[in-house]
Amino acid sequence: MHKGKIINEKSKDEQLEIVREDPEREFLTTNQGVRVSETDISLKAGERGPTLLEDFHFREKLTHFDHERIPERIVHARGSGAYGFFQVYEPMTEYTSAKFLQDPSKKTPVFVRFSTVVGFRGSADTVRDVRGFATKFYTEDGNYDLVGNNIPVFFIQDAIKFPDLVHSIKPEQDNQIPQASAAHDTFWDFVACHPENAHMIMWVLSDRALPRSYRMMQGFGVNTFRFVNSRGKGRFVKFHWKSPLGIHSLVWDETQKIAGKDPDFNRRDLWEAIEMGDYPEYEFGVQMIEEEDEFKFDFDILDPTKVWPEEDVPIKWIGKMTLNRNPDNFFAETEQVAFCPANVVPGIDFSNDPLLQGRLFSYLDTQMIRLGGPNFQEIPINRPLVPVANNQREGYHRITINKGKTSYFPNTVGNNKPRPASAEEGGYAHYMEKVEGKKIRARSEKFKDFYSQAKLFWNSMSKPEKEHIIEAFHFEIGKVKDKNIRQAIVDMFNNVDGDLAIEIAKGVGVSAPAQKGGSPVTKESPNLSQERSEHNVKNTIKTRKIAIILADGYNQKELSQVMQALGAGGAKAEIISKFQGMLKSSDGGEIEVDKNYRTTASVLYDAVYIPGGKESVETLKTQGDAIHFINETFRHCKPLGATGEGVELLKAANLPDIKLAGQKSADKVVSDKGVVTARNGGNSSFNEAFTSAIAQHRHWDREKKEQVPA
Ligand code: HDE
Repeated sequence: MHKGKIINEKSKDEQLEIVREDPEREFLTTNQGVRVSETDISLKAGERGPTLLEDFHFREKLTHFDHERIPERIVHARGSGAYGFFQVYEPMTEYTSAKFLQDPSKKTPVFVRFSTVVGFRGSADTVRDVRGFATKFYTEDGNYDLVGNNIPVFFIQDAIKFPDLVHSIKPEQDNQIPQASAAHDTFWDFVACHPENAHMIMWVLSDRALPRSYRMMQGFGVNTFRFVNSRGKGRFVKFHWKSPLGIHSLVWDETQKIAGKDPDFNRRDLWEAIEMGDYPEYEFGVQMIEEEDEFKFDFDILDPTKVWPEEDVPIKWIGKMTLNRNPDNFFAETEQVAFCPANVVPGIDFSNDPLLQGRLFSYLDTQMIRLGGPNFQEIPINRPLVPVANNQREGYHRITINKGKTSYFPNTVGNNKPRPASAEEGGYAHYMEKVEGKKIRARSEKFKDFYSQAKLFWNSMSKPEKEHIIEAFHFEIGKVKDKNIRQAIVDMFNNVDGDLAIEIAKGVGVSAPAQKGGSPVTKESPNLSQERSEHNVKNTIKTRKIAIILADGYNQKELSQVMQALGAGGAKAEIISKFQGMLKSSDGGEIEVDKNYRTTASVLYDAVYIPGGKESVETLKTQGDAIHFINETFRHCKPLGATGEGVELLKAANLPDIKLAGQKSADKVVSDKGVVTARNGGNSSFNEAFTSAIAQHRHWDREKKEQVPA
């Protein structure tokens, strides 16, 4: 048992307190603590003379600066972190002895890092990519890391292929182009050479790869792990996260524009939500398979390119994580945090999933170089809350001051301490799995079924989701210069679905498959679709961002009624106008503008509202930027609301195939494909219709949206 430490939410904070800088500090000092009297002018031999080597402050300042960069993560280089806590709903004693999964009253501190995979550290947030979702639980048994993604499967089946995969998707070798994108020859060459990618590619080309927010996506442990209870009984498990805000995505055109307008879009969103007290939450779930059922499925449960369909293996939701604090210093915490799937605690063990087996080696290895040696666990963010005691010594940046003479075990000089703990004393005991077989480089037969689950995924998509996947193929494969690779991709996906292959071929200038093929799977699994998933949520506008476009002479009453309704639902409204400053309403009221057309754009919002006010709307009609705001919002299928004369602005934007509220029946609220209008604005029925349109997130039924410029 670990002694002498109180585990509570505060203790991670207290631990960090030792190294946290005093915000009240007054004087500049050197790293030796010597107060500095001058930091802008170097020591010189005379006013116009050379700088002197003895200026220790100059040399220390420059030397430190010269070494500020550490190698970025080879993958998942760009990330954002947050602190929080985890609580289990009920004791999981039957399934696992992990202590943090026993007591519902206990809060286990966590640090989470969300990331993109491919882009460099300074790349944009909204690229098409998998998102990393890594959680470090500072438990009373030591640190447990769940290093997952927002997509439940992976590209490859064996970790030995990881360097090839990553080399192919990173910028190309000769010119280091393109940044943070899969849309280039080497990646699709890799895909065409490895049909095991088929399932993952379907996910990566779906809306899942364009999350609206880190707060609105699912998380998956991907690999198969084991729960082991105190009697030593094991079960295969897969881990899941889901958000009460649902699963929501951006559209492709938006993501590309946001990459320029606000490359920090997802990072900012996470940071601001936590600053505003809208703490992101995620429920934690497990799928469990009994050991004796290992071979009952038509897929191999150790194959990381396969999901366990929820129809066959339901998820048990067992706890909740809340993220409630932003880091103080990005580098010290988010950059230096080191996750590793091998960091497990008693009650959680591994499976023989060949991808996981390789991961167990790779993370520690990469961190040795990234964080400069074997002592990175001593960096405050990485330290467990429980005491560490072993015979590891020295190395770069050793912080612990070990005492005594011994650094070996067993010993008599130091009373044989520290010594191994028995299982009863909390010692980690590996699950006793029977393993026998030849030493062989091979994979089991079921691993070779590359297409059934890719087809299951395709079958499960809603119509708009299917269209998005086809458009994504057109973009990705359209960017491939080598026609042979383009053709190979069409032919490869003909093994998944013949119609899909024909649709891909149409957009990328190569032939449709000679013979229409496809996997025979007809089943669907609706939870694979984010639109159809029961884990999605479309009944809340909480934390959605609404743009309100105004000019002088707006209708104050309408504006405040709608703003009140949005605020009551937890949405965040921002006032946008041509210039920042104060705007005057038609009856002499005033409101401050949050953003001007130069500092923001429609793609940064979830919906747009235009209040009435004759003078305001007449001005907006002359502003191309206001019309563009509406067109783009429409094209991206986002909700639009207008009241009073505001409806005239929508008219001026020429939205095709949309019914707007007419002059005659002033009290009527017209809601058509997410466009909500009322001539008598701001009343409760408008507010209700508009908020429920926002809660829907997107309105894909705008059939003629392609006619609108964006
Ligand atoms: Fe990783 N992965 N990975 N990975 N991974 C890393 O570790 C690796 C895989 C994941 O926010 C690296 O410290 C191999 C699957 C996340 O710091 C590296 C294989 C999943 C993060 C590494 C995989 C992940 C990483 C790079 C076998 C989802 C970021 C820097 C094919 C379950 C964690 C580092 C953070 C980071 C290796 C596959 C998730 C190189 C060999 C599958 C979220 O060690």
